[in-house]
Amino acid sequence: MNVLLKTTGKISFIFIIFLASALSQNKYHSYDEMTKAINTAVSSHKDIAKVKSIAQTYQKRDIWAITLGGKEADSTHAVLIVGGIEADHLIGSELTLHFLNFLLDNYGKVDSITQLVNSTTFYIIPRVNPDASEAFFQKPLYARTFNTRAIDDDKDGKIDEDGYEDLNNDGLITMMRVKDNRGEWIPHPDDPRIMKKADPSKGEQGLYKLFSEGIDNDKDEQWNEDELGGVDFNRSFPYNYQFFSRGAGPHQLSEPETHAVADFCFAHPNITIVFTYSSNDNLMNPWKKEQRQGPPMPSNPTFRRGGPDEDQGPRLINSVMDNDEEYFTYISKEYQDITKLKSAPQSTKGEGSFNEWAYYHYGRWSFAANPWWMPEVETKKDTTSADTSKNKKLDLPKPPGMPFGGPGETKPDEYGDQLKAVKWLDANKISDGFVKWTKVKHPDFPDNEVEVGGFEPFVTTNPPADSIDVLAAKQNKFLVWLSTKLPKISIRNIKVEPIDDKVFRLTADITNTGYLPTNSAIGDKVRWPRNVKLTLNLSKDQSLASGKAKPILDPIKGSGSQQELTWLIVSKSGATVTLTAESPMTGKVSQTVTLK
Ligand SMILES: [Ca+2]
Ligand SMILES: [Ca+2]
Ligand SMILES: [Ca+2]
Ligand SMILES: [Ca+2]
Repeated sequence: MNVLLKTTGKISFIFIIFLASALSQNKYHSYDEMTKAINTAVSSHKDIAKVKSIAQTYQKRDIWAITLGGKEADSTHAVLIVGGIEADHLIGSELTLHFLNFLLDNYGKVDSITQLVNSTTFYIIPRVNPDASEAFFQKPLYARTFNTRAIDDDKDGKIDEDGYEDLNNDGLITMMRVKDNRGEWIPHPDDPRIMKKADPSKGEQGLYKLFSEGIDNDKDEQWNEDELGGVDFNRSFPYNYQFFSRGAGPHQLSEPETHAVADFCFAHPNITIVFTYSSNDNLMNPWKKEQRQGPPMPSNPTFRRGGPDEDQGPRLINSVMDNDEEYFTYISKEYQDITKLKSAPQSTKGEGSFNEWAYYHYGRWSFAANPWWMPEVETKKDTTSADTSKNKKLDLPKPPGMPFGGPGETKPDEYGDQLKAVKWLDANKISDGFVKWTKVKHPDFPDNEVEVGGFEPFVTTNPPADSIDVLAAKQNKFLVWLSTKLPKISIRNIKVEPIDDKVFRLTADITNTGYLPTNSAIGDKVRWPRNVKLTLNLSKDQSLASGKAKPILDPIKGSGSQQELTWLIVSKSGATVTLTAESPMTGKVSQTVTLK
């Protein structure tokens, strides 16, 4: 059976102290189980939660979106939490469910959570690619990332013609090695379970060809090059989209599921933070400002949207904006303090990824967390948390039968992570995390020795089920902290000065008492997120001698920063005016002022 569905009974004793949900939810949910779990949770908290389907997959599964909030849900500022955008990252999907249950269980019981839910809307989309995630619960097991759209991956005129086969009948799709002195691969000298590319400069001579497990069904001398599907949703969003690349689909947002997620975002302008569970992490590896690329902005300032004072650099924005960088740095530091995670794998730049789109195009604060990676075995201490030395991303070798990349590309000289992974499996006595190389008969290689073996699917990216509660407690704690950092405005220091008996000077500060600015620098630039709009409501017999009645304010930094505004109002003495400040991301505040 799938090793991840079992519990090892070793891991759950240390961290279950903080704010854990009442019941353990240590399991991976299939689509049907997840649907049931969501409906059960929501139907027992109808006052604050509702669920709807935002799209259906090709295989008629629903993409569920849960709204959670107090009486003013949808009109307060919001956090969007997304799981399963990478279909084989089941752990992320599970953690969104944990957070949902955590908020529901504590609402009305823990004051800080009740207040948070009453003042902030949470949108949760637990599993964006259920058709592909379902592979986790099916046989033969393989780490599927594509949805079910029929695509000719190798452009040979045939669609989905060469998928995997379970040659050793163990219910798993792993790797196969074929003894062949023209092959480039050898067993690693440090651990012969791991295959490495022979390095001729070290006198190493290739002994094997290496493929993913299966048969060349269409006899084109490529193995498993055109599996079922499809589109990888974390390659399908418009920012840094790679046309014609494997998994990217026919065009950006070509799939009902991804299109629905983008539509959901634009239909909810109150979304201020987008939080994604993804290997495309930027909380352990915070985004850094980089040199911009591309042609410069036009030299004639009249062609520039923002006029001459907008930044003058090259047009392409390929890294975090200057004024946003410090917030990513600070929040990632807090994430590491709260979760106690260390030594994460390096994160690569996305290519059509959801979380980068959420920042660069949608213009929101976008944070992505990879909650688990295989730790390095150093001592006999706690093995549930991250290791203590710097890892590289754990990549499996690129099987030569998969010419376009596919599960596990790696640089040929980097095998340290795989060596660590087998050590970790050994230390935790997870004997079936790695399939021992065993001989099989293979119709494509009747004269060669062929063996099947390698890491079990999912085992390097998803933790054993009995560590989910522990991981959830850490992530929930951070998510609550993060959700209290949204911008929040108030009107302060209102002053009325009579100039004469008919003219009054009104002065007021619009103050941001939250942590995050009222808009990010990227948000101000892409202009989807709205800045704070101020409205000075006058009656018919009042007029403005100076100042705007409906100014749009530039972003106001947080932690009590303010913007002062002044008006000269022609009015009867003793009459009133009303001042309103609002944006979907900050909420709405009003003050009525008497002029005298
Ligand atoms: Ca083919
Ligand atoms: Ca094909
Ligand atoms: Ca197998
Ligand atoms: Ca083939």
